[in-house]
Amino acid sequence: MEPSEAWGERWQKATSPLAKRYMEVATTKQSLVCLAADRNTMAGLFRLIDEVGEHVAALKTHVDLVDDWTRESWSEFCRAAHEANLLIFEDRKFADIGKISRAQMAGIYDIRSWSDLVTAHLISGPDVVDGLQAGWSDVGRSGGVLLLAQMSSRGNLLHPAYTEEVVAKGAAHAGVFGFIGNGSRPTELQTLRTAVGEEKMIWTPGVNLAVGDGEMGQRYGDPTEAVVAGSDCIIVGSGIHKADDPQHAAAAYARASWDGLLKRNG
Ligand code: S5P
Repeated sequence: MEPSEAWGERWQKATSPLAKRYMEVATTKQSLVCLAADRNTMAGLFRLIDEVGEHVAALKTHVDLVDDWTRESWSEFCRAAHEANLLIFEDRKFADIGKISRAQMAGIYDIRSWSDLVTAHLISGPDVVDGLQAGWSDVGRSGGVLLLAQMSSRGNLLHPAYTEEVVAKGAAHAGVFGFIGNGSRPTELQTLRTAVGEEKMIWTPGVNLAVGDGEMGQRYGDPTEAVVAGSDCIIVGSGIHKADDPQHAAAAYARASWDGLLKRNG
């Protein structure tokens, strides 16, 4: 199937080359899954890519939770991700003023040099996006920002009026790749999709084949329902990396997400 056929309006309206690249990879792999690779050893991370790379379309990292991180092992890991045809998404949740966010793209982890996407809160105002974009420009690269418009954790403070402002500001900004939405609540997600329109992506954590409450306030909804409600990518962590058979689990999430896309457009 061609990406234009699978994605319909989202493909036609997308202006970001990164979004097109993601949709192409997702179509090839028949998977709208972003793996949240929340393991704390480099060996565990490498094993994960080996096991599930073919079933996922993007890789989300938390670079600062790895115990035995080294610059060399991380470069090697990013190389493995590229070989598996994965966009690399550092979930740093930047939130500071523009110039500090720019500086935080450098530092020991040098996120600007290997990330294609990063997350940010818009709480400090829109300059955070320009700061992050300047960070990529500083090393001659480009990337996209995913703004947190909703969250999956219970009791979060991203209320509807806040979401609306994030979407209004983000939708108009070329540096914004899309939004993080709450995958655990399809009706909230539908509202978000209506506000966002067709051009930008919505990626959603808070999905698990075992629907219900997760650890420490996490909430989970059904992956297929999230996609039908307007999610373009389901972000799955423990559902895959804590499964007895991660490869089998990743294939099941891929199937659930792809079914959702076919249903949405069918
Ligand atoms: O609202 C959010 C936003 C994010 S990016 N809720 C989340 O859970 N996340 C991230 O998604 C979180 O940092 C974690 O890496 C992943 C969810 O992991 P899981 O194990 O609960 O599937």
